[in-house]
Amino acid sequence: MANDTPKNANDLPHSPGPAGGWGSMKGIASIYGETWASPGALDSLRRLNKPKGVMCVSCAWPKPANYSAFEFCENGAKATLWELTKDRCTPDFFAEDGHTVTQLREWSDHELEMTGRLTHPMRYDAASDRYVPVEWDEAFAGIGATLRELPREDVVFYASGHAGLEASYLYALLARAYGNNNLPQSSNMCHETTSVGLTKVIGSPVGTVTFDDLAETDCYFYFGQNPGTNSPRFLHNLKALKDRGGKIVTFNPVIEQGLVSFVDPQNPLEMLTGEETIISDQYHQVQSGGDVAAILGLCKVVVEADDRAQQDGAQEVIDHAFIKQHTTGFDDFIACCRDADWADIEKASGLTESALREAAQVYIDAEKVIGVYGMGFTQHTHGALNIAMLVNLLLLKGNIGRPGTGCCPVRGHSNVQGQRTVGIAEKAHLVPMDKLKKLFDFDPPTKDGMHVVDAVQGLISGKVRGFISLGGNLVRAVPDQKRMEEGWANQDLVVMVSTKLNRSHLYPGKSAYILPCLSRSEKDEQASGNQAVTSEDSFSMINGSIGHRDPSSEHLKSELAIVTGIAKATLDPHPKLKWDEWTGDYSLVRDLIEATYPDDFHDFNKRMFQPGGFWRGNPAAERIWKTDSGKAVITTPPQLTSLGFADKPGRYRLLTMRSNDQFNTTIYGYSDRFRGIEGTRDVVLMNPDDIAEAGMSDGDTVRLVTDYDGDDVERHLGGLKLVAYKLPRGTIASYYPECNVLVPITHHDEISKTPASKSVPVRVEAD
Ligand SMILES: Nc1nc2c(c(=O)[nH]1)N[C@H]1C(S)=C(S)[C@@H](COP(=O)(O)OP(=O)(O)OC[C@H]3O[C@@H](n4cnc5c(=O)[nH]c(N)nc54)[C@H](O)[C@@H]3O)O[C@H]1N2
Ligand SMILES: Nc1nc2c(c(=O)[nH]1)N[C@H]1C(S)=C(S)[C@@H](COP(=O)(O)OP(=O)(O)OC[C@H]3O[C@@H](n4cnc5c(=O)[nH]c(N)nc54)[C@H](O)[C@@H]3O)O[C@H]1N2
Ligand SMILES: [Mo]
Repeated sequence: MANDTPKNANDLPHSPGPAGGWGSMKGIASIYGETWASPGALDSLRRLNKPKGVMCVSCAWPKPANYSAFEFCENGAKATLWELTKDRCTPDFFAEDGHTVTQLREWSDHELEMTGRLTHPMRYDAASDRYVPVEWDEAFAGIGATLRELPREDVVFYASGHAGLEASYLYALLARAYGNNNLPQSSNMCHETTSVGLTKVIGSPVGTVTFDDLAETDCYFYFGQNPGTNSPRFLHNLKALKDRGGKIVTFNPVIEQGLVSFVDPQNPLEMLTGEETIISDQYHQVQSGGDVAAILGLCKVVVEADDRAQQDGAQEVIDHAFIKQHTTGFDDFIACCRDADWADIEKASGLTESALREAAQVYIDAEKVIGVYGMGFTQHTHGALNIAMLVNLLLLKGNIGRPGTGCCPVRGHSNVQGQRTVGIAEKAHLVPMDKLKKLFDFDPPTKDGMHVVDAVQGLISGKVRGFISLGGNLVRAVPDQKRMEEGWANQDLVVMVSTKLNRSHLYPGKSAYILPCLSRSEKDEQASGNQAVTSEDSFSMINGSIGHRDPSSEHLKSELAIVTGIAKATLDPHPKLKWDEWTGDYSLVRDLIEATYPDDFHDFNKRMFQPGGFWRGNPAAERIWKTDSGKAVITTPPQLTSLGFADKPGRYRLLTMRSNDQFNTTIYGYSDRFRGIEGTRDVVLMNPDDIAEAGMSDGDTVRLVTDYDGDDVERHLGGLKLVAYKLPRGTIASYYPECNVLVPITHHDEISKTPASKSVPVRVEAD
């Protein structure tokens, strides 16, 4: 249970060795070997995340201004090498025996992507059930003709967070000029909870910290994010904090290696001696969905300590001057903390009072605290409340908007945050429509568009008839995958802008196109020369990126050129929509972004190569709260017993997890070395006492059956091997995306609709 903190890698049940170290080097080498990365790939790695280099295509972790020789991590290298493979998925591949679309559905996600980079635009031919090559002009004309016929509101423009700000801005413009705000994005399944939840309480849809805060802080409270796998460069900052004597307190149902210990692969001495840094001072295995209760417990201790200090005339613990000047809701919340019952907190969090007291003491003693979180926080029915509770904790001691403090949501795709910034948003009020009207002389639609959840429901019901996808693999990434496949295949038009073959290509509608694009490390030659693109990271820093490699195929187009190609074929000519001019020179698009968002993007073209990027700014970081009340909101939670998950005998909380050997639906391989699971992803991790109580044994083959009160749909996944694992009782774990067949589409965060993929109600049955 709580707080038997693993002291190093060898304390774990499976002794994986520390994060980083030689294991990470081997991880890179295995991909390098497996993908037969093309010549010069190592040169590409050296350019990653440096000024005038290539911004990594993996996660959104920021790039430091004073970079080191190798400014990439194991997973950034893997993602880069994966794109630079020598293998090609050509028209010949689709023509081969056994490669009809129906037959390809039998392939695994790993096998599909291992076919290599897509080389030609392809069109689905229903008669042969195959993709066949098509000329670009013909593809655009076919897409445009169908889009013109379809009712405007029945078409969706989805974006996964890869494409740069320039292509993304024009993509949003295309949707609006077409006539809808149906611009859902991968963040709808990810940090939408942050966009909505954090805005509600501090008036900012994004985190408030920068590298300067990381360098100054003395403590992290770390919830539901797995840096060893998902943002490995963060490990260097965590280690730096430990080297200067700071503290890290972690809450996570799974003991994640990166939060236990780390050997810096860029430090030769550490590599040779294997000297590891212990990351978490305390590791609390909260049960899945138990963070609201855990944080309530922490706040209760802080309030008690402050009461005591006041009685004794000692120095206050809570920053009352800050609370008075900057917040609302304090009195109700501390009343709630005082009333909260430890028995309820223990039950709902799965942690003991003494463990929470120990954690709270670290918070009380620390002068500057940063709260970090990821999907373990956002993907719950009460995800926004998780965030509000963390903000409560931070606000009690003025830990937002002061150097070395703040709220640090760790974002996913490399430009997921930036795409939202420049207009890929289904909510009309988030976009300066008046500016668009002025700049482009048309009336942008004012009605809200579809969120990913709305789009999936629209696909299942038959309302959605056309789908454009700028990156991503939505069929595989969303809940209710089985029903989604059927809906997807009923559409009039599916257009996928992709680098690799994936499952979403294999359920073509009446017409379907795969449009292959350049990856970020490849040269993007247009009329005015090789083009740079920009992206925004988790700290709201904007960076330019220049591709330097020859494209994987001469037939590839840039994402921007594909967007403008579709736009020209779909929309009537309009003097203000200068698609060709913009394609010829992306700096003109940056001028448009600047004109639309002048505060954030002034001097965009001049500042884009500033080392470390330029900061877009964030009022909340300066204690300017853009909330309804103009203050930061302290939120009083409802009764703990009424939170989200209805426990029942035999019902478990399934958390869907990522391995170190995948990037979302891209499966690099079958080695989850940090968790000691090799050779398969078809597993369920379960507490040994739960296994015994269920009358099962380690190694049994089981199936998971969704046990959801919200509808009667049958959902199950079989053929899974039970693995006894150190998890809190009642919480089980298995892999995303395989488990998406089990997640009901209506099982999502109450206010942001982010699918609650970290607490899916399931039963475990013998298979
Ligand atoms: N290599 C690699 N890098 C990636 C990705 C990838 O797939 N592979 N994906 C990218 C994307 S799009 C994203 S969004 C990020 C995702 O990065 P993360 O936010 O780290 O996402 P996950 O790995 O899904 O889960 C995070 C952690 O939450 C924990 N957790 C689950 N439930 C709970 C809970 O109820 N409470 C608490 N406190 N913890 C919980 C899990 O055990 C896990 O350690 O990473 C990005 N980077
Ligand atoms: N159960 C469960 N479901 C989840 C999650 C979970 O934790 N659990 N996590 C959710 C999260 S956080 C996210 S972000 C979503 C991810 O959902 P998506 O963003 O839709 O999926 P990805 O797997 O990132 O997309 C992979 C595909 O993108 C294409 N691609 C790769 N690079 C590029 C590029 O540079 N340009 C273009 N145009 N295409 C490219 C390739 O063809 C590749 O096959 O999944 C969500 N679904
Ligand atoms: Mo994500």
